[in-house]
Amino acid sequence: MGEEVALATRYASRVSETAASSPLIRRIAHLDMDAFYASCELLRYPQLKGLPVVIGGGRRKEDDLLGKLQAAYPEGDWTLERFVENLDRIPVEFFPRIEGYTGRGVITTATYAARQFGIGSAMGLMKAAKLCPQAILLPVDFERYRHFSRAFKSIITDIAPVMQDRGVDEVYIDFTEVPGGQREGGRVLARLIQKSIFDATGLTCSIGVAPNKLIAKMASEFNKPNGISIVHEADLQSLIWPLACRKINGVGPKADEKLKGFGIHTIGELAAREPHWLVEHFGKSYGAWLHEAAWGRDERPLETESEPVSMSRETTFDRDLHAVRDRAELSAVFTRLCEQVAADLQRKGYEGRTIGIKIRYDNFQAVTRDQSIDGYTHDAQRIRQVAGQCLKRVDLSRRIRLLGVRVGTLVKAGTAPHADKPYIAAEETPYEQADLFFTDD
Ligand code: TTP
Ligand code: MG
Ligand code: MG
Repeated sequence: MGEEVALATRYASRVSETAASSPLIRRIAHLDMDAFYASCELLRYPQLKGLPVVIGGGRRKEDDLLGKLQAAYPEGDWTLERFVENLDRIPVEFFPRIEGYTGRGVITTATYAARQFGIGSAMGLMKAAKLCPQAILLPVDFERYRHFSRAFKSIITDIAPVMQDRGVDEVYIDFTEVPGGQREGGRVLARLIQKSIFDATGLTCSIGVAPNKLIAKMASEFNKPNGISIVHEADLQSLIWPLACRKINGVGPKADEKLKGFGIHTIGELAAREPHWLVEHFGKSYGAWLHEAAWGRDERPLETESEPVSMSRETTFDRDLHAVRDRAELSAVFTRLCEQVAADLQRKGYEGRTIGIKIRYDNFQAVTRDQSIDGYTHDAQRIRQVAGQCLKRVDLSRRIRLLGVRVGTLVKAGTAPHADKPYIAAEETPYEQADLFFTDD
């Protein structure tokens, strides 16, 4: 009948507990890609290596470059395909310069060569043009950066599975139980990860390995670019205390100003203050946290995002269907959706306890209903039966344009608590679940 079927799997943050139960010394790495957007651009324009390049504003300038090439080499057959295949051969002088830039564009990042002129992230392009007029200006291409972001992260999880995503170009990695993760304080594993990412993508990164996330985050900056820094608990005084308070992830510009007002500039100076004094001036929770941070204490676990909370299938009909008049058709689709969700669950090895439906009426209004069952299931018939109960709780006198089936509150198949054991509620967030159901399309 030509309808489209969409599948969705929802993931939840999951706290990693590997380190808590381990007798090994906790080793946490923070990895951050070097000049990330700019490095992604240099992969396709290697002729710009070593030059000041800034990334910011505007749409792709490829057409401008194409025009220049056509004008310079009129005999060349400059189709777009041929152009894209030869990006690395575009003469450097063809690239747009920042000189004379007017407008309100901002720099996302700059190559290290450009940084030598004092250019950096979040700086206005006009200011950068004054500092280094010969810098090459390339527009942003988020899709490209997201591609490389996914690529480097998947290389990491192949080597060290416990990883916390921290944005487009950085992650935390739990080294504690990974082979090589303890050798030379983590340097051996850090080297392996650096090399694997470089071999696969051509991109470099910097890694800090430390007893926790807080210090690892600071350490990854110590030897940028393409560096590794190892910090042990005993290095707190020599490596961390001389740093500016602002280097603590969690001390923003406002707090930093206030600290400076009290004559506290470095982390060491912060560590020297009495906790009760910090609490008095910065509040109970932030003050106490400042003290802990200055002493390099941070027990936060890594939050990985590998556990699905729900799986769903939904379909939009070619024409709006009516529950009574199109009963046979609707029923067949409903059964199939249940079978598909069950197959998804079985393939990925999950069982669920909350079964729900979603309906969107011809006026685009959507409703959802769900019901929790005793025990967990990935059985199509059981899902069909419970979802059918949910269907009875919605208005079926109106035309329907979309039908969806969802199974939530998932656990790994075979790990579900049995009826004879005391039941421990899985983490449930009713608001989020209701909300998720509406954001599927
Ligand atoms: P960062 O990791 O802060 O910077 P970077 O990777 O460019 O350079 P470094 O070697 O110092 O790590 O940010 C990652 C990307 O995020 C960066 O390439 C561009 C983008 N970004 C912005 O768009 N605006 C900003 O203000 C910052 C700081 C980054
Ligand atoms: Mg970076
Ligand atoms: Mg970063």
